[in-house]
Amino acid sequence: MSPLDHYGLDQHWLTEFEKLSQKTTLARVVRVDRGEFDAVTDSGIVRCTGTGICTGDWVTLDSFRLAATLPRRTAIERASAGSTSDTQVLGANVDTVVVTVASDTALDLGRVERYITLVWGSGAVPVVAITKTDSGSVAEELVLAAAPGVEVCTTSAVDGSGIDSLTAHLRGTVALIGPSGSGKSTLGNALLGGSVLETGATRSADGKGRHTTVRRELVPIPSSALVLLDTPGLRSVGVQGSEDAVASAFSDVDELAALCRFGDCAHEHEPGCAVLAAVDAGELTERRLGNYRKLLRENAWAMSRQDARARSQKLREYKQISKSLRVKYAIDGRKR
Ligand SMILES: Nc1nc2c(ncn2[C@@H]2O[C@H](COP(=O)(O)OP(=O)(O)OP(=O)(O)O)[C@@H](O)[C@H]2O)c(=O)[nH]1
Ligand SMILES: [Mg+2]
Ligand SMILES: [Zn+2]
Repeated sequence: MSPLDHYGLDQHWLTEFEKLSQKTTLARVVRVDRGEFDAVTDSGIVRCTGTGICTGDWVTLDSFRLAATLPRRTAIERASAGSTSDTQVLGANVDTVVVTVASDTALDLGRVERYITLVWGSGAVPVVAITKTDSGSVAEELVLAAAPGVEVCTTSAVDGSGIDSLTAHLRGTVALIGPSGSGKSTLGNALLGGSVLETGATRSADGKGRHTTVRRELVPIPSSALVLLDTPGLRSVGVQGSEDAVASAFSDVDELAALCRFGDCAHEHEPGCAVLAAVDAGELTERRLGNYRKLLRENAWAMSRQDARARSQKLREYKQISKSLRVKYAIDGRKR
């Protein structure tokens, strides 16, 4: 068996690889550093050079140099903080994303919704793991209402409860995402069946983590054919994937919206609005509706930033062309 088989190799990647030059080596990126990366190949893990890749990418190598990146099947992308429209890829070719929600800190439903939107936008399937159930509890019914259509598992890495039922919902490459201190690496170790990933105590004052995990790394789970991608805790999660991702994360609101009298109902104060009627009836919380609107606005803003960037790029190209034309005409003019 090739080491690649433990890192999620399937027919899809073999077919993609066959389309490319046969003089290269197929590999999967297991960890990225500045300008260099570790990749697993048929003959084990090798150190390579190259940029523009992300942990989880399938690539081809030419004597330890990046030759090509195979088209990503999924990509977890967050809008980076600040005024640029840059995005950061948190993981490539991930199939399942476990969103960790800690029982020992205050429940932040808005954050859960934000993470789930991010995951739907990536093309992967989200699963929520409520962690540390041995040392606290969260209102599971609130989490369920904030995550319609998403599997929610309660787990404890300390007493081992829920780990098997969580495993049953995982497939392929599994990324762990959530705030620092929410128990991602500890849960990862429980899935791995050993202390492989570094974990760290949270601050006693507020239960926040200390950003123990500092890099994204792929680790195979030998017993289950799953590949784990542990990630550093995120301080902020900007969404910008697509309206579709928001619609998936808020499928309940989306279904209600289809019942509004007006097709373009903004659910503000229109007559016959099914969304507002659900709020009045106590079936949908103001909070959830508010966050739905916020994520849609954020998404629209990010898209307009992207458009603006595309426009200024076009403008730069145009200026470049007209400049070289001016030079050409000046030269031609002199010739005349
Ligand atoms: N009681 C209890 N403590 C847990 C459990 N899971 C994690 N912890 C503790 O929570 C703290 C943070 O766990 P980590 O796994 O390091 O958290 P993380 O999400 O990986 O944090 P970052 O790497 O900083 O993003 C550690 O002290 C763990 O021992 C659990 O199921 N029960
Ligand atoms: Mg960690
Ligand atoms: Zn409406």
